[in-house]
Order: sequence, then structure tokens, then C-alpha cells
Amino acid sequence: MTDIKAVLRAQHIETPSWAYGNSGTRFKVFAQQGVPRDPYEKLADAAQVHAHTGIAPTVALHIPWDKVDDYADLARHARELGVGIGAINSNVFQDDDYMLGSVTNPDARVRRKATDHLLECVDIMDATGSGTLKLWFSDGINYPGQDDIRARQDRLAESLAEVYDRLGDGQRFLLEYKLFEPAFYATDVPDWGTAYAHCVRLGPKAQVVVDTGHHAPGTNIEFIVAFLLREGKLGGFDFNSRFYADDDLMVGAADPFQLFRIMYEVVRGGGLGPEAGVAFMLDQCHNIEPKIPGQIRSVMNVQEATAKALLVDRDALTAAQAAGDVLGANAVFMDAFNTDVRPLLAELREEMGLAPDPMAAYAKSGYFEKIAAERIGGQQAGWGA
Ligand code: RM4
Ligand code: MN
Repeated sequence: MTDIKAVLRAQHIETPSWAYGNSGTRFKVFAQQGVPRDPYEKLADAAQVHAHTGIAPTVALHIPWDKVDDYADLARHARELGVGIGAINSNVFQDDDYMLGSVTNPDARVRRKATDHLLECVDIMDATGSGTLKLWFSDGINYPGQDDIRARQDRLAESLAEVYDRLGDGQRFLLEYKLFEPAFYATDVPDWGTAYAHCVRLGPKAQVVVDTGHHAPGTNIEFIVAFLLREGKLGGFDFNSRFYADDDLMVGAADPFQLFRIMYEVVRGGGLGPEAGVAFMLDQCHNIEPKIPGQIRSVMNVQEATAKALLVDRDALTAAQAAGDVLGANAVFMDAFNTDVRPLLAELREEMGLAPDPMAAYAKSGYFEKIAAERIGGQQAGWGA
């Protein structure tokens, strides 16, 4: 028990700056009260999540949504709030130039512009002390014959190599894949295999990031996790959950059992501790629920799944597996999943000097009332609300 608590205490989940701003579907962005008007206020909200959970000490930035004049100053502001800057997320999907793709665009001028943006993101890593660049490309084609699939792979490889060469010591990039959307026929990085192949060719500073919402329904995500971890190529997660496509709902909300299975493979593969270098990030939008509590709940969901994964009796499991005891092995696994870990986590929080119930503590803190009153006017940068 003590061991498990020590591991949980050291867990580190990163929240995304864009979760704190207004967001929506392509049908409607619903504005909420008190949303941040600039990146500084997003960091203040993220600091609340850390203050109440104790395990969310970094915040991912999205450029240009979080563009500021002085990134070192933003990083200083974060430190003063008790958090740090995490991954820098590039954005080459919201400019008219990118209609036919960014780094895979048939037009060399657009490719140059996109790659320059990625290089600018590495400059921002230098200024903020961030060690991780996250690359997601919306690139792809909608119609058969629209562009040459193979040439687009060549262009992608060329751009990735340029960015890779620009990375300094202690810096890496994570390549994200997504099955479809916004491209509907052929996406240029559609799956983990494509991302993995590009990363292997580039070297150790290139790893794959698994966004849990970016797969076809029914995909065995934990298998992908086990495989990548075994190969030293699992750079991190973008956690969220989905019922249909890339729904970006709260992680653990749609399928807590899947989250448990994923976290079990992380634990099994030695990927949980900081030395493993796996980034546990959230990539979510809170369209109809309040945002800060949405993040708190999500962090708690990952924590609960992790605690259950740590509770799997590995000796008993190995013995049952070796004996070919199918039902016995499955029972060991399910016993851990069916354990109520909430009392254990409440206890852990109290030992960490936190309130046992982060949701209640946040609600009582008065923070929401304060930001709702203070944050009047201004404009927020994000999904376009
Ligand atoms: C993309 C992708 C990226 C995230 C953006 C907001 O679908 O998941 O990771 O940065 O959304
Ligand atoms: Mn993502």
C-alpha cells in the first residue's frame, strides 16, 4: 500500500491551456462565464487544478492561441503560480494557406511557412524551458487522386527532419496520429504505424503520442501502448474520451475500463515514473460543463485508473498466466479494476496536505465567483469563440 501511494504521489498529469477557454462543436461555441482572456489567465486556472489535485504541475501551450510577446515572462508567471510550462503544441491547421495541407502541401511556399511555424515553436521551447514539442497535422486529402499519397509522405519526412535537426539537448518532439478529420479520404499521419516509422527513421528525439480519441471504434489502444513502450517510442498521451469519433470528452468518462487497461500497460511497461519520459497530457474541451472542475475531474479519473492499475497483483497474474489459467488470470485483472480506490486517494490527498475531495474543495474556494466577476470584457484566444 505504501509503495502504491508513493508512486501515485509522484504522478504528473499535464493539463492543456485550451481546455480553459471557450470551445464547442462546429455547430456552436457556447460562451461561459469567467473564461480566461489571455494565456496568463489560463495558467492561473490551471494552477487551481494543481492546487486541488496536487498532481497537475504543468500546462501545455498551443501556439498561436497562447502567443505572447515575452515567453520567458509567461514561464515566470507560471512558476509564481506554482506550475510550469509543459509541451508546446504547434498549430498548422487554422490558416487559409493550409486548405490543401501544411507540411505536405503541394505548394513549396506553404510547406516553408508551416515548417517555419514548427521551428518557431522550438524557439518558444527554448524561451520557456519546455522539453516537448507536440506535432499534429490535419494534413490529408478528401478525394482519391487529389494529390499523390507517396509524395506527401516525402514532404512530411523532409519537414520533420528539419525540425528534428533544430531540437536542442533535452528536447524532443512527439508525433501525433489521427485516423480521419478534417481530411476524410486519406490522412497523412493516420495511425501509430505511420507515426512510428517516421520517428524510428529520425532517431531518439522523435516519439509517438497516443491521443486516445484518434482511433477507429474498437481499436485496442492498450496494445499500441504496450508495443510503443517496449520499443522506447511512447512519448506520451493526449487523454480524452470518445463515444463516436474525436469527441474530446473527459478522459475516463466514456470507458473507464479502457483507461484502466491502458494504465495497466503503462505500469507493466515501466512507463509511469518520470524517468520513463512518458508525458501524461489531457487534450480535451469542456463545451457544456464548467472547465476547471472538468479538468479536476479528468485528472482524478486518470489517477483512479492508475491506482487500479497499480493494484493488479502482478505475482498472482504471472502465476496464473504461466499456468494457463485463463479465468484465474482474468479474475486477478478484474479484481483490481473492481476495487474502489476512492478512499485510498482521499487518504493520499490528506497526506499531501490537500482536501480529500478536490471537486468539493474547488467549489468551496470561491475561485469561480471571483473570475466570473473579474473577467469581464477582453477577448479569448482559442477555438474561435
Ligand atoms: C487536435 C489534436 C491536437 C490538439 C488540437 C487542439 O485534434 O488532438 O493534439 O492540439 O486538436
Ligand atoms: Mn491531441
